[in-house]
Amino acid sequence: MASGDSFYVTTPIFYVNDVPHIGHAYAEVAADVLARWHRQRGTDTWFLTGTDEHGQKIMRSAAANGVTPKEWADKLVEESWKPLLDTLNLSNDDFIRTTEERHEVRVQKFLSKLDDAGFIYEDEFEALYCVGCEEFKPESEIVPGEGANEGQLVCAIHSKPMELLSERNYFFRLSDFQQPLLDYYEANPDFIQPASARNEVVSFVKSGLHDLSISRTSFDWGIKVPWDDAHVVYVWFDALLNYITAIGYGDDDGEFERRWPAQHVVGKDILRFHAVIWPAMLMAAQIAPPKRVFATGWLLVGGEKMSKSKLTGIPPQQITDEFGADAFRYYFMRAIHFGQDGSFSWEDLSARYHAELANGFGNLASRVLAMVRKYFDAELPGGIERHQDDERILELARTAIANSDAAIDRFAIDQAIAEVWKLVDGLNLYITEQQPWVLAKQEADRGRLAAVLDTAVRGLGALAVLLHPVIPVATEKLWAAIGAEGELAQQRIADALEWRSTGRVGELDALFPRVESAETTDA
Ligand code: ME8
Repeated sequence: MASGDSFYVTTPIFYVNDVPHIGHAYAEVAADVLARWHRQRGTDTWFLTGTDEHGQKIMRSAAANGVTPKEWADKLVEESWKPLLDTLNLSNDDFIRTTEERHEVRVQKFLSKLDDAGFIYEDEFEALYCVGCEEFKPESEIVPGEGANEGQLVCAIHSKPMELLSERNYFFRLSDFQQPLLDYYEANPDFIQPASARNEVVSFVKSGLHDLSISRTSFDWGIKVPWDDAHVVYVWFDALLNYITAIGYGDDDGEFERRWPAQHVVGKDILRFHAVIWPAMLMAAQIAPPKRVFATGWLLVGGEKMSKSKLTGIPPQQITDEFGADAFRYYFMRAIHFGQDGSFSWEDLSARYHAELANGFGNLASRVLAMVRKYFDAELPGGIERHQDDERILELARTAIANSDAAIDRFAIDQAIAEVWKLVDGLNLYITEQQPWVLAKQEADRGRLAAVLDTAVRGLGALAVLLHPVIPVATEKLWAAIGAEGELAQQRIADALEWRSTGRVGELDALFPRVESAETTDA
């Protein structure tokens, strides 16, 4: 998909029943890298994240902690979820909480619109519910329990007993949208990505859709159904709407039209909500479906999906405290093929940190700048003449720019970084081959020495621009040290090689100092 006039990217909004772990952080960082990259393309960009605060899951966590659901949500948002934004260096433009008035009134407005259009009806309902998923589960996702749950039916994802619910509910006529959805998938082959996710959704929809229960009466922690306040809106129906309520759905200031449709980054566990229910809701309200729903894989720890309930959750801060936010961002974006499951281990993180960030990138930058200071007193002469070898480096940089930019169009973040890294490796090889320290020995080679170091510094500037969306802190330091003009975040991806120099380089401390990690040495 080519870059359009605007780019609106979202993360899932996270349940505040508990604190964040690195699985949540992964989705946040991915959306952040995409947003930063698009801003550096010059695209009108908006990045939304937030928290999902209604439903039984939150109600029960609050009760277990002896506070009201709102008190619980406020505490978790202020103490854990908002601080995560700083921990990870996120550049979100907005943060929505589903308990905010702006959200609640627009959810009611949307629901009334669907009701007026005849897409809502009332009926008796009985089904098995999983509070962990906040979902009535289809038979195929209910399995016999093991261990303490032997003899009971449990949710295949949460391994917790299902609860039988029997109520009068309002329903959304989801089944009306089977054919319109299939038509939409066909007309928009890139709507659901990756391809494996798309195939799964298409066959699910082909197998038939049931109408969706969208209200509850057995508890009251939720948004009231506007025409019947004995009911609260089903938490998923409420949550999905955040993507439009946050940008002013129903207002006439043009903001909504400017941003919508969005591109959603979601975990594969919640793909169906986003690729089936959500576009159907929008179609019913005569709003365009999202541009793309991209399903990420799961982070696995010791072969299991990381989760709080299974005690495999690692707080992001445990990693950033030791390695820094840049390393966290780089590692997860580089090491995991975006869209597939990936295993986390401290050993792998530490190995990549030292080999790729510290040695590959950081050392390259410090060595080159140290040579400019040593051999040219920090100021490279102008009017240099480049050799074929130098031109090859510039060509490599141009290729890295084009290929990484194309990879980002496909949301192939890991591939985009791999493309940029070809320039890191190419520059390292170039320095090894050109041996500037040997050129420095002969006065006759002075021109050649200047050309090599100038070419290397030019390449470093391109790296700063291209890697800024991924490692914003280290690239800022590099940007200052190479003596570049202007703000780094304002530099365009396409012009990464054409940055303007003041002509003077500065000092550069190690961008990625060695880390003796307690986790890796104890392991
Ligand atoms: O589902 N690996 O919220 P949630 C990778 N509130 N990603 C993971 C992960 C793991 N081990 N664990 C969680 C909800 N995630 C709803 C969403 S949206 C309108 C409502 C990520 O707090 C993944 O992106 O359970 C998943 O979809 C998201 O966290 C949901 O977290």
